[in-house]
Amino acid sequence: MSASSTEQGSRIRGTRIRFELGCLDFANNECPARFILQESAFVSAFFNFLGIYSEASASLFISNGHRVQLRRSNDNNLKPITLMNSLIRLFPIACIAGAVSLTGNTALASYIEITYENLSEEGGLWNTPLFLGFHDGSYDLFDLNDPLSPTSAGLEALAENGDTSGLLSDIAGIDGAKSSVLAGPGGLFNPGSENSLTIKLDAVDNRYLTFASMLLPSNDAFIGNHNPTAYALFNGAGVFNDGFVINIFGSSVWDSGTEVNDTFGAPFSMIGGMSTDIPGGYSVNHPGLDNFIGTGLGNGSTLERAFDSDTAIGRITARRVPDSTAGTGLISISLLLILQHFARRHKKANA
Ligand SMILES: [Ca+2]
Ligand SMILES: [Ca+2]
Repeated sequence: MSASSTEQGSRIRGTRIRFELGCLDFANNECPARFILQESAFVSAFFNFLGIYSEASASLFISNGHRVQLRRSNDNNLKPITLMNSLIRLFPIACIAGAVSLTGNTALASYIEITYENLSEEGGLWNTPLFLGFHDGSYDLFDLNDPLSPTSAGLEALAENGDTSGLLSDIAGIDGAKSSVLAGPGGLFNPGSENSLTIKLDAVDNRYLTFASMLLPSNDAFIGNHNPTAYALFNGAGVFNDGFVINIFGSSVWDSGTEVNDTFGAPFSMIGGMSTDIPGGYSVNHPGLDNFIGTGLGNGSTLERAFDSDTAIGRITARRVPDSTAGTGLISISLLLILQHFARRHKKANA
């Protein structure tokens, strides 16, 4: 391949499509035009439309006979694969499908819908809005039963008051990590309620999920994972783990160890009083919230049941969804026009 090339770029609704012309290699009877579809919501949407969950780049080669071929970028040793001879109109789909099939393990972005359900029975425990952190495995929310690992200020604020701001700030310091807060239908998650959100995630930077939510009423009871790599949304090859689910039972309700469990000063409780802090406390299995049963809640109702170790507390599920915010037709039309332009130009040059 010669080194000469021209490069043009186009940005369509946030998608950067870069294509390079030139590098003519007449010895091999090829007129390469390399397309690089860079990571974007728009491309993701098109892949979703095709039922393909991947992003990649590929090289297009139009030979003198107008054979359209795709070749993995940055690998000129690969034998080009002829996808079609003259069906240029089908190129947009072939290009993307070929790019995906040829590139294999690529860093990918996906739209993931996260749902939280409060599984408490009526009269049971409530949840504060769920903190959601998506990271590469390096965000460790807390350690369990470790006196040498006191509960962080961010987690203390969540466990005692449902305040997610500290955790959001903590995870913001991790490269590539994302976070969100999933509130209940009315702000809090009442027993039996659920809510969802959709977030765009990178399969590597956001491979793992960490969550946290306070249980109400309590002094400092919460749910959350202390093993940062316990819940992988994607596998090592960047493929979303279908059927992702986290079932949370009473055995996984924690006490942040930062406040005495005397019911005083507990949010959402009508008991009132002043809470008592425990400086330097660390997280442990929660001993139970039976001391709140029969007491009033902030909404005027009464807590009728708390939890045992096998009580269903909540469930988190995740599933892939198409990007509904981006169209799929424009990119197809655009690639078709680009291809036809190249084909005509090449035909003229060889006439
Ligand atoms: Ca830990
Ligand atoms: Ca406590």
